[in-house]
Amino acid sequence: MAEASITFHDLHPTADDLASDVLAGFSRPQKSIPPKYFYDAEGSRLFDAITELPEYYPTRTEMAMLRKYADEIAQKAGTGHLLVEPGSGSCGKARILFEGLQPCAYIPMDISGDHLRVAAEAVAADYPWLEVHAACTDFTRLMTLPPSSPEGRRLAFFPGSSIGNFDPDRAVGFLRMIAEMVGPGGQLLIGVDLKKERRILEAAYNDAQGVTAAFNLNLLTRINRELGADFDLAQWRHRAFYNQAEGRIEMHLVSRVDQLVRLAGHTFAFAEGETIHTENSYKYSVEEFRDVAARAGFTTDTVWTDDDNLFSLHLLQTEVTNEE
Ligand code: AVI
Repeated sequence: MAEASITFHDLHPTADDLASDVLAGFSRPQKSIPPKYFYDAEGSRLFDAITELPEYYPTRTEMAMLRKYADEIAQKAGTGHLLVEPGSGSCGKARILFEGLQPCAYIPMDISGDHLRVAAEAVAADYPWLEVHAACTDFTRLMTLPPSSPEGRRLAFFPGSSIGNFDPDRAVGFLRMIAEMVGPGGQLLIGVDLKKERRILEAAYNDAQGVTAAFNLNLLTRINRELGADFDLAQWRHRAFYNQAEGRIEMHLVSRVDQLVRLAGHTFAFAEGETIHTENSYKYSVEEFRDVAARAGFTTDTVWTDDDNLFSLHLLQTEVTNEE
């Protein structure tokens, strides 16, 4: 039996600076906090709980599509690639593809080194035939592959509609980085949440159990703990709505009263009803996303959607150049 093969590479992601990001966000007319700060230990636990909620359809719909179309994806994409997954988390979705795609190596990338190591070791143990080269990096800034990665055609995998958390122009910029990383003739399989009825979209971000509200409010708990701020959580509430003109779900924290908050030597005044904008989650029609992909240099090979038209999977490729 083949030996599990794994290498771990710390590509030294630049540490996030919560204090300067929050101070910058609070100095704008619409106060905001970057959504990357949702994911401390408690936030990551709450996000996992969100993915299991009856109202939050994206995760289970995408998983079902990956299972249903795994063979077809392999037929279209081919086999034997270097499979690169930026933001791999627990690698659960990539596992669905391994048997069909038979990658020559799997390169999970994540900023959270501990989580990455555990997830990558579990993959290596469960798929002893697969070379795993884990890369601890901030893939939004740097998409360099570990030096030991084998040569080969590259297929990037970016599921979960995480692309929706970028503004469209930034999404194009991020996809360009992927296009450059996979190179000419390289491919990308990406999951994208579709535009749909407001009722379904808004329910997904306003679940009955209040898990999404807890996820949103946890940002304030984190800022209290890490920056010594004095947010009184009882004076804030969660709000999420679909902004149709922008084609996005917006999440906000709403101040219930006029109040002052002290944070890192500064005092911020919040009026009753004033909000802190915490996240955008853009939704795309198939055609709109095809356009975003084209702006980044990708052509669309195949698009799969589920029977209820909730979610889409796009297989994209970059042009093959004939350099002499
Ligand atoms: C991670 N991302 C794709 C999720 C989304 O749906 O935009 C984050 C999330 N926020 C609230 N619920 C889920």
